[in-house]
Amino acid sequence: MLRALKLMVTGRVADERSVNLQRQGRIGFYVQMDGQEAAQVGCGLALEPEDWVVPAYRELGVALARGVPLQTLFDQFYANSNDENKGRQMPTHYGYRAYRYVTASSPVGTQIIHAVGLGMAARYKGEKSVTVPFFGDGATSSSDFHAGLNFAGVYNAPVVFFCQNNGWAISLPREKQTRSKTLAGKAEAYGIRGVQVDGNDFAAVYRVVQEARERAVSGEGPTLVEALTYRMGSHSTSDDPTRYRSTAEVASWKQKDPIERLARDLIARGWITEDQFEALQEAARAEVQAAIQTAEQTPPTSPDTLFTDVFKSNPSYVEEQRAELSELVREGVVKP
Ligand SMILES: Cc1ncc(C[n+]2csc(CCOP(=O)(O)OP(=O)(O)O)c2C)c(N)n1
Ligand SMILES: [Mg+2]
Repeated sequence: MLRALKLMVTGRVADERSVNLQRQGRIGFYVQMDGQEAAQVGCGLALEPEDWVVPAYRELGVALARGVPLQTLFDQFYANSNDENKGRQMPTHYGYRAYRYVTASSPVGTQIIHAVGLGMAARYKGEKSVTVPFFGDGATSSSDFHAGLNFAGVYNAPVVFFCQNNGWAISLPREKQTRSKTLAGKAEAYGIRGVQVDGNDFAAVYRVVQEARERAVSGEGPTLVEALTYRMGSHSTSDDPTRYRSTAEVASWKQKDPIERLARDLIARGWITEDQFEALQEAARAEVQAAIQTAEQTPPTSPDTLFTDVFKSNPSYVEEQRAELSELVREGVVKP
């Protein structure tokens, strides 16, 4: 529980700082998870290292729970020369093989079928693992959601479908997304198990995912988990939510803050003190600040990496372009 609280607090600080960095023009783009910490850390911690995570684009809490270091993440946000993704992805669209964290999907829903394929592949290889695609309420209207869940049902794929119902798909509210009473209820049409859980309750999410994982690994079939939560921030740094939703709605969810909730619970149990909670937040701020500083001081990814990793040996026309770009960099026309 303490580990979860620390991850949730660290995630929130990293999230808030990242939005500010984008506003200051220090990174290009950002997608917040603000408000969804319990759903993400709860699910992330219930998984094992051998499991596969197939995220959408909002899963910082899952990445942290998988053990991806803050420094690795900020190096990616800055696309610096330590960025394992080599500056080839938008910030928050990262992927890390060592953590079995697949590169983020921007097209809504596509990761669901990728995940089912991954789950099937893992089973053919004899792995005792599950694959977990992350997606939102909006993605449950996609054709890939249908294809993925139907296939998983027919083949009993070892997959836990983790839907974060955060109430909105950019500006489209959940009520206009579907006439289904619940999103978990959609599982019935595919003959698989559906469970709705309070996504702002860390322990509840953890337990539900742990159980779904156990079932999937032991051949009892896939589960669709619907975690009820709320997106406190904007959809991304490119939109203004005050244009489409009321401040009263946001304020009512503020009362259900998942971090406050877990912290209050742990304080009431006597597992931590108010001072320790304060210190934990302070430590997270220092940790995040250090990662940002290091990321900012690291030189950018070399433009020359544009020409690597596609061909085993580059064709002549690619080599010509490579020479031309390096000339432009030398002349200062193109800045790395
Ligand atoms: C196929 C496709 N259609 C539209 C978009 C634009 N788009 C990006 S995110 C998004 C909303 C997704 O909502 P939801 O699935 O609820 O996830 P959330 O962003 O709330 O986490 C849309 C429409 C897209 N990226 N891909
Ligand atoms: Mg949503």
